[in-house]
Formats: sequence, C-alpha cells, structure tokens
Amino acid sequence: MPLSAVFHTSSLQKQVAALSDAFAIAGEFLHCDVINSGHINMTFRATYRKPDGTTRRYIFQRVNDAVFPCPRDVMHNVEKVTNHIRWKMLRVLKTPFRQTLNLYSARGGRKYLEIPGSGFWRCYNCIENTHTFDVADHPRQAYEAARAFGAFQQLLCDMNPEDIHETIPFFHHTRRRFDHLEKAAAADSHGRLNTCRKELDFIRRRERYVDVLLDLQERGELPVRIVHNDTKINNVMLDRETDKAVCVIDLDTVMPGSVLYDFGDMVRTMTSPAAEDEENLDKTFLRMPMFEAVVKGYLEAARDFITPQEVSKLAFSGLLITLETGIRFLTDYLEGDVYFKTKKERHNLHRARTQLRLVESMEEQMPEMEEWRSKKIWRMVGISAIMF
Ligand code: GN1
Ligand code: MG
Repeated sequence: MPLSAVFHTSSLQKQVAALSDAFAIAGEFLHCDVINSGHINMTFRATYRKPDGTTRRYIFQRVNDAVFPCPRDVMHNVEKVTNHIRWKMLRVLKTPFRQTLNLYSARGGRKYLEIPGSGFWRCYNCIENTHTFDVADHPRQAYEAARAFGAFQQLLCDMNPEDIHETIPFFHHTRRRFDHLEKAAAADSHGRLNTCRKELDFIRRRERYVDVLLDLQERGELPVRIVHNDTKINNVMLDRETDKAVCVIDLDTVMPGSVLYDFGDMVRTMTSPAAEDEENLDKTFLRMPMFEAVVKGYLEAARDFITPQEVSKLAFSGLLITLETGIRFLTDYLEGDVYFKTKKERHNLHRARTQLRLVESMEEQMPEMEEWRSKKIWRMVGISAIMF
C-alpha cells in the first residue's frame, strides 16, 4: 500500500511502522510513543529490535507546514547545519557537547520524505541516556544548557549566512510582532479582547522596548550570525547522570539573526522556577543565581566571537524576548489559537500572562542584572574588562 494510503487509513503504530520501512530502519518495529513537549511539530519516538536482540530508538517528526510554509527549506537548513557541526566536531577536540543530531536518508535519497496529504517527515537518531527540563532545578543545568547554545553558535560561526534560508521571515522582528498584536486586537475575531485588556495595556506601556535591537541592527551595530532561534532549556539534552550537555536539538528555526535573540530566550526559559504556562503568577520570577549561571555558561562559549555591543545588551535581551514571546502568545489567543498547540482553555492567555509576569520581575531586577554584568562576568570568564 502506498504511504499516503497507510496514513489515511491506519493506526499511528502502522503509520510509524511504514515510515521505518521508508527510512530503511533495520530491525523489528516494536512500538512508538508520542513526544508532547514542542508547540509546533508532531514528534514520535519509535523502538526497534535489532537482529542482534538489542533495541534501538529513533525519532520521527512531521514538520508543521502551517508554521513553516516551505518545509524543503527547513530541511535544507537542518541538513547543512548538522553536516557542518559534525564536520567541525571531527576536527575540534574539545567540544562542549558530545553528540549531534543526524538525519537519516529516506527512500529516494533525500533526508526527508514527502507523503502526499500527510506532509514532510524526517528521521533522527535518538539521543540516549539523556533528559530535558522545562524548568532549571539547579544553576548547573542552566550553566550547561547556556554553554551548549553558545558553543552551538560558535560552531556555526564560519558558515556562510547565505547558505541558510530564512524559513520564517522576520521571526524575531519585535516591532512586527507588536504590530501584529495590535491588528489582532483591533479585529478581535474571536471576541476575546475583553478577557485580556490588562495584558494588552501592559504590553502597550512597554512599546519603547520593541525597536531597541532592531535600531542597532539597522545601524549595522549588531552582527548577523547564524543562530538557533529557539533556545529553550528543553532544547538541550543533558546527560541523565551528570547533567552535562550532550546535544542541542530542534534545529528548525536555525536562521541568520542576532545572538541576542538566543541569549534572551535562554534567560526567559532558564531563570524562572515556574513552567511557561503556570497559572499561579506568584510562582513566576527571575532567579538571579540562574541568570548568573546562564551568563557564565554562555560567555564561556561565546567569548571568542561576541562583541562589546552584544555583551552590553545581554540583560536587556532577556527582557525583550520574554516580552516578545508574551506578545506572540497573546496574539495567538486573540486569533483563536491557530499557531501554538494548546492543551487547555485559554492556554495561550495563561502562557502570555506568565511571560508578562516574568517581564515585570526582570524590570524589578534589571539594576542587579546589569550590575552583576559590570562587576563579575569578566573575572568569571576571563574576558577583558574593557568589554564592559
Ligand atoms: C515554539 O515548538 P517549540 O515549542 O520548540 C516556537 C518558539 C517559541 C516557543 C515558546 C517555530 O517552539 O518560537 O519561543 O514555542 N517555535 C516556532 O515556547 O514558532
Ligand atoms: Mg522549536
């Protein structure tokens, strides 16, 4: 039966078994589990018994073509980036993470499979003996994850940005995100505006933040580099026993951009003790020891390429990306939850509220965040104090 028919008529287990065949996975398919952590793609982990009796797991993922209108470009980027990193890791002895994602070839020779009516599928190795966190429990984890993302940027430093497609244009263009929110509020297509006026006002009062990095970019003061663009703490796999970073995952949004977007998202996702959708807002705040761990880990890896201008905006970028993410969640709430997967009533509104609460906490602690920068970082990572 052709794959498109299997996808139309069969159970999930049968669909994944058929994918195994198309990606030439050796061994007997045993079962698969759904991985529910991302907000965008569909992800499954499938287990096989190999001819020697051992089991082995692989990751199958369907690229969300509503979010990524050109999945071929996404796959082009992922292939380029994984090849480049593998090539470099063979040459650089001391790497801060041990493994890379590898794409398997599908029938037809490409690194993805297009199934008519069922989208674009790819197959990755499963990074074993690791775990991920949605929230950092200890500064050591934040340090490790931040260092891995810094190292990831460093490994991509010498790639030509023109080799990488911009798969979601203006992804971190905060002004456009702000304008989009205003449009969604004006249209109020789902009659939800009345339930989120407070949040909207909160964002409007912070409009002054949205152009800060864009203005620097326009003046050519922020280098364009290839960055990850989705540096949530759960996009780094840590060793299950030692919590050392093992592998950076989720490469779909790797695009030209600023390292500050990456750093900002690390601060957003590594400093709060609460989940992204925590409803009790008292639980959401920035923890300074986590912030310090993020700065230290990141700069240890980034110190050879980061510029003084970039360093001077690290703390601010945390605030900006948290606000931007709040804007995105609130926009999606107003538009009827068409972008981020939701699992409960008002899910995007709760997510937006958490982000805005975190923005508030960062504003309260900004003097300390900045002060810490000027006093300690250079000593801890051994960079010249002149940078600050
Ligand atoms: C989405 O799929 P996931 O969970 O890795 C989103 C990110 C947001 C994040 C918020 C392509 O990432 O930009 O920061 O949710 N990815 C895309 O949790 O929009
Ligand atoms: Mg992602």
